[in-house]
Amino acid sequence: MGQTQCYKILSSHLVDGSLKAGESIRIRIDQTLTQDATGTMAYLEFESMGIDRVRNELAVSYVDHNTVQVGFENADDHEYLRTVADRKGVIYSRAGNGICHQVHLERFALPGKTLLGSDSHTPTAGGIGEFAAGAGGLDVALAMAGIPFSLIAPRVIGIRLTGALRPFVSAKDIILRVLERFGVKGNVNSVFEYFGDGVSTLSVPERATIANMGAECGVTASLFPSDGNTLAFLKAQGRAEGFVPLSADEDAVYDDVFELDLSSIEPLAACPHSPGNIRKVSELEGMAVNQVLIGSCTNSSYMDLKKAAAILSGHHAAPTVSLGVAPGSREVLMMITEDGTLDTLIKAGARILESACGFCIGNHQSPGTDAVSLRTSNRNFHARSGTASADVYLVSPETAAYSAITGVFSDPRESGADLSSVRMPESFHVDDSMFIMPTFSAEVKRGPNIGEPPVNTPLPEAVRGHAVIKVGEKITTDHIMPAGARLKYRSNIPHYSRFVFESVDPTFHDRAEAYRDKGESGFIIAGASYGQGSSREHAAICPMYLGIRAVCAVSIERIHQANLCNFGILPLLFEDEDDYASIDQGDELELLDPRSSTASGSFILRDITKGKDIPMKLFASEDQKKTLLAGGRLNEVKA
Ligand code: MIC
Ligand code: SF4
Repeated sequence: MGQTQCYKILSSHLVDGSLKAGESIRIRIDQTLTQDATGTMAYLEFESMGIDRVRNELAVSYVDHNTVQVGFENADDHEYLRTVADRKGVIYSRAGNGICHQVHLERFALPGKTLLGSDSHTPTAGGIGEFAAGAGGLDVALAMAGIPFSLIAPRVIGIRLTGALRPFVSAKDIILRVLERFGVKGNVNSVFEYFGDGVSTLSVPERATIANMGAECGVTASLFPSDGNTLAFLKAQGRAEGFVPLSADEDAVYDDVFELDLSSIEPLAACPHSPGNIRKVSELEGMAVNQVLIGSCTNSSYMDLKKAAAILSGHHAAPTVSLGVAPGSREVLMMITEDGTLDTLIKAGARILESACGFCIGNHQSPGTDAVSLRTSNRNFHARSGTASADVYLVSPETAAYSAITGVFSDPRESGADLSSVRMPESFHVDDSMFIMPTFSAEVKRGPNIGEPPVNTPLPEAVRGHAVIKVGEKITTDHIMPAGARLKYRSNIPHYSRFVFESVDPTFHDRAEAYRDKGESGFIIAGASYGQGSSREHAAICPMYLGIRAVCAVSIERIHQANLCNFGILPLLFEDEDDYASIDQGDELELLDPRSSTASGSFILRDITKGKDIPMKLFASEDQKKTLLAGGRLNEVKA
């Protein structure tokens, strides 16, 4: 039986375990990436392991998230990251060089390799045929230490692309169509593998857009074949030597196949407040728009900006619309500067934003009260923009650009623009001067906001306390640990933990702290798909710091589940989903025999308030059970 592309890469990197969907495996990680918002903690963790230098093939530290620098904290973090990278053998990508996923695709991603990144959109590199997954900072720190990465061998869902996109329909619309089909929950431990005739109609940056937002479906990775277009992209980046052809065998068997005729897709939008809430742009036409933002790791490539500029050319943003453009990388910025695209954008009234995450993570450009914001980014979770009353719609650069001109939601097929001259360049403007190569000599500098990563205690004999909070379904890690204005506290856990669940229940922190200080173990009760979205391990570390010992949920997303285990919080699932309804916030709860239950995987959660015993199952691999008993991965590594 033929192999999928995914299993070809996994088998060439397999360290142990059997390559069967659902089994625990460990794979060798070739490349790692970190970004500054998760990176400080990852390098603090790496340092605490006492290892002198990174042991994987390539490690890159990007600075792209916290570049706003209000106060000293961000700049101090950058300096820590620069010096620790130099010391430990990591390439440092300076602020201004661009968004990690865009830059990694341009300069380092390679077909057939494995990449682990402390950011949930690391799968972007799947557009070039790399097996790329997001993880918590600690897992990436372990990969830098040369320790194999544990994962569940995924189900491989084949997505057969046929036909070609019609004009003004773009890669973003393809992934929005995929999101419409698969939704944002229920795809844990799966990989999307694209194949079929339609693949050859898509360039690497377009494939990367699609792979990027597979993260919104919750899949571990997304993969495209490595073919002639991959070679052309690598050549244009001056990296042709890294090319290897790669695809699934003709007779590869997928766990499921989704047939997608590209010519049947029309412009789509993800409506508030979920990337899975898809509607046709034609159904939204006429709705007033206040803000249009083009950029983010999903749609900030040279071609994306060229297409947007072709539509904007000769026009001006409507007076009611604030138009912002953030080129994904310095390379993109230099290219649009040289070929006049930047001039077109400026003439159209665009506010040129830094090549960084910026608006996407609510760092700036928060929309006004009740505003409608059209963005080419990948997440429109409630309040992520920084404005709780705003409605954020995720669209293609084409839809964004045309709507900026008209001032209302508009279908780009009606723009009458000419996109025929927009072509992939034969060579990109390569300039690696914003990468700093390690010299192993710097003195590591730590600003006053940078603290030690906290460690948990081993799992105690008794776990008793209260349901500190009960939340509904699809709680994202943005709900658990806000970014935006709070982002600068990522290196200071005691302070950052003041904001746990801020947008859901601002009283959570005080309650959790009071229970913790009485010596109790806290419980979080949650519905389906708890921990969607970002890889931020702070969504586990900060609750841990506040005494949380168990999350009892209907289901938990992959990266967050791993982060919980890494920091000694028990991820427990209801055996009978209906039991979720019976627990109320404030109930007194106890886990019977937590240590032996961890070993067996079956728990009884006693709701003392209700006088009810609730069967729960531990959502953890055999390795993770050991981690949970030890009270987290750092305890294990240091032991
Ligand atoms: C995001 O898009 O939510 C982020 C910010 O890039 C996060 C990482 C973080 O929280 O630092 C992610 O996607 O993992
Ligand atoms: Fe940055 Fe947004 Fe991409 Fe996250 S999703 S890496 S915040 S651009």
